[in-house]
Amino acid sequence: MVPKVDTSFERHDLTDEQLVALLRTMVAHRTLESRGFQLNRQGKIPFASAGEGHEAVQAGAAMAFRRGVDVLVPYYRDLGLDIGIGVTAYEILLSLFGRAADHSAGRQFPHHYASRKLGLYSISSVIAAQLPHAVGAAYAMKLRGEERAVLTTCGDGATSEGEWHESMNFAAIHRLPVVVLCENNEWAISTPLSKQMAQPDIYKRAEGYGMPGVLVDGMDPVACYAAVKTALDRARSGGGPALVEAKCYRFLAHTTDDDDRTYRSRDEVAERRKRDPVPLFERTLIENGVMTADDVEALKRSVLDETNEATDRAEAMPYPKPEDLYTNVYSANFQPWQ
Ligand SMILES: Cc1ncc(C[n+]2csc(CCOP(=O)(O)OP(=O)(O)O)c2C)c(N)n1
Ligand SMILES: [Mg+2]
Repeated sequence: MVPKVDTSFERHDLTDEQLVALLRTMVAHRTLESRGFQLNRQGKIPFASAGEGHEAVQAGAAMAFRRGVDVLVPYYRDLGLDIGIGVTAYEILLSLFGRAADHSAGRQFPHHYASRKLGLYSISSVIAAQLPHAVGAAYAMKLRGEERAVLTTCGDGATSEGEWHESMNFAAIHRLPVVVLCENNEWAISTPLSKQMAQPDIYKRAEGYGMPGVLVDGMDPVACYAAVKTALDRARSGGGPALVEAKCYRFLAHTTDDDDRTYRSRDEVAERRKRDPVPLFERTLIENGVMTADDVEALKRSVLDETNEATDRAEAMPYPKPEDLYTNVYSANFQPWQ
């Protein structure tokens, strides 16, 4: 029995086409992540991460990002953001399979994308290490007088790191064009929010640094779009940095290597599932006349077909050659083993 939830919505300035595109990004995110779990359990790939519950915030933020202008400095759980700004299913599967045709020639950790063309910085697994990079990029934009902004993201746990505080402080002092989007999913692997901070509202910290802090429902993609767009527009036009906190939830284990049954109850997860953003947004679009139920089914089918095709194509590609191990790692002619 599906619980009754509120599906009324404010569309802001989004057209029907853009609303459908938001749903497509969310469905693609979920489909590709579940493909990662399937491939891992089949023994075909070593690792995949899990962003179920983060689809709305990431699809919304990706729509606010200006392609070809802004820079995205994401963290490892941002597959939906990467898809939303243009990373393809095939590129994602090449990364998961660790094939030679992957951006990093199969050397990076899975789900760690980079694309100069898309303005996507290389992802670091080191928690909060992306913040100083994002702030540095924003500083360069400001020095050059460019009308661009940096969108960077992090989890709730990342806000306990020194690099996070130093970056927030530096961004505020220099009024840098950077938006810090915190995807608060209430857990940092097995550490609950209550053991991470004594007051649970991350957006309130912004005031202490001297920048605006905004709270948004991370299960509502349109609200997330609007909040991130307002902050990015403001940053691009010289208004300085902002912190946006999107409250969401991580429905699955931290990664394929984690078993969340050891640290949180099934009741808690089931309770949060009642506001699963994917079926919720599907129903919102149907009940508000943007799509029919058949349209939604056709969209899901087409995403699945694309994912299946990309899976087969990536799996058929060769692994990197052993003799290429040091290519693009050391400068030419340097042979570390000699
Ligand atoms: C500096 C550092 N410390 C610890 C880790 C191990 N680690 C990986 S993910 C993670 C939890 C981060 O939680 P959060 O920032 O809330 O992001 P989430 O994974 O929940 O999206 C930790 C502690 C790490 N990668 N880097
Ligand atoms: Mg977290």
